Amino acid sequence: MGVVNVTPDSFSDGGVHLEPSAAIAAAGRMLDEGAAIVDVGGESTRPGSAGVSAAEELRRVLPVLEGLQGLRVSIDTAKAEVARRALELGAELVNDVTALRGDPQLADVVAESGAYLCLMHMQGEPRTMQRSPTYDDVASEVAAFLEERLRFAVALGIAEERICLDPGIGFGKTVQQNFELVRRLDVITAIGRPVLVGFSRKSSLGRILGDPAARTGPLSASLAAAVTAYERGATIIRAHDVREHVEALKVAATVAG
Ligand code: HH2
Repeated sequence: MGVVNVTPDSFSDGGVHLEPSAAIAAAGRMLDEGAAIVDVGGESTRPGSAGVSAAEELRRVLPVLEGLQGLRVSIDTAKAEVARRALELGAELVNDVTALRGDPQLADVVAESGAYLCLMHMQGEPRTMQRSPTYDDVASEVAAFLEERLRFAVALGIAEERICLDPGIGFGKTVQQNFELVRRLDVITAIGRPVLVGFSRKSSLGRILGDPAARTGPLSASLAAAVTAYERGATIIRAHDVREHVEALKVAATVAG
């Protein structure tokens, strides 16, 4: 899954794809490089961010979605109105970092459209989530949360076979908890749905490499995180640098046989 943030303030590519033409070109390039789908988002969820209105999110993403019609697109939003418009323009997957806890209308929009849905774990909310993440056992608590959200989504009419689950790397977790979630990914794959992991460029990667104040991580570290997640059962990798991830994962898949 290639990442196309149409935002001024995303943690690693803020402002890069703010012009619709730049975002459309980047998405097309990612698909050419081997991405199965591109994830278009108009709101940063980086630690500390406050969120934007539906009108502003639509203003950012609609021209990009229009330019990508006919291609495989995911919409990274927690807002029903943004999801509805994106699905009308051909998006196939709704990537909701709130796991249907943000907008009470979103489940209906997904159910009625028959779209795919990604449910992600987050402790707290972006503005404050990194202040003091607390768990007794991060892997089993994240898994229990995802299982509960899966049941919730299915009860609201979303087909189980259309749902994937995501431990939410960096969303209310310490550096060590992010790595533990990849190490113990089997606890999440045991739920029985495809698992998405998004470790690309995240600050925990830069932090274990020696910079305690890192805001991003390098490509080399992103690739290692992607391969190790793949080896532990992740089936969707969300990444900014698609060509390099496709190449690394091709090697890992060949080794795995
Ligand atoms: N990470 C980010 C945003 N959306 N969605 C899922 N399912 N999983 C993730 O790990 C995930 C996500 C944050 O990364 P990015 O989009 O690059 O940054 P920002 O939120 O600052 O726009």
